[in-house]
Amino acid sequence: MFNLILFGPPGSGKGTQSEKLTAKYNLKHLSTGDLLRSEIQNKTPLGNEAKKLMDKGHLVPDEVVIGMISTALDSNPKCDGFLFDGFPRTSAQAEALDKLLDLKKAPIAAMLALDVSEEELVKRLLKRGETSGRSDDNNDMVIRERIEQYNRKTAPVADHYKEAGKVVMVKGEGSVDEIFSALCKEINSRIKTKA
Ligand code: B4P
Repeated sequence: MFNLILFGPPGSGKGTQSEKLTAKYNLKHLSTGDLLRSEIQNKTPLGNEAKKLMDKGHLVPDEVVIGMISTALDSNPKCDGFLFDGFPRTSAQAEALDKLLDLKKAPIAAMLALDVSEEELVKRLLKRGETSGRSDDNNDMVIRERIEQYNRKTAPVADHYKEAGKVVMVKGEGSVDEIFSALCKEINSRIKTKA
């Protein structure tokens, strides 16, 4: 099993690149943002609570997203590996993920971290907000709050993986295909090392 984390601030291209990476490497895509939006769309109690936080640009409580990821791991026992997108976003989530993957004897192979300037992030998210219908994308203040939450709570998660030499920084500005090629190069070198 080959497990990867795609890391980066809101709007850095995680969702965009995940689609291409999961198709190429036959990985199961686990996006906590997508899982939460599906709960919101289905108007579940969890979704209704999550929406209040997401609309303000805040993170959803750790126990909620950890529970969702745990269920998703158990539901896919036979896949070749997982691509985690938007998870872990806090140190508590990273520790919980380690424990869940320890049980499967399938640790994280690498954390691929997309590096994008704040100016570009805001531009991309406001542009997506024009068409996506996502209420967290069409308000400059909410976007700035999401970036602030990322800097304060999520960016330090990289240190958790840095100690194990698993963090790889990739330039997240340029065309989608250029960034995809850079990510594939890093993944291929790790698959070779493993083989
Ligand atoms: P997410 O769904 O993870 O979404 P995101 O951070 O906004 O960015 P995403 O990765 O999807 O966007 P992308 O960069 O691909 O989170 C949403 C919310 O859910 C969070 O704020 C939080 O409230 C909650 N949540 C999720 N996970 C959680 C967790 N683990 N714990 C607690 N709360 C959690 O794309 C952005 C735009 O850029 C797109 O329009 C795309 O087309 C464009 N783009 C991509 N690549 C580009 C490029 N190279 N050039 C130009 N534009 C590009």
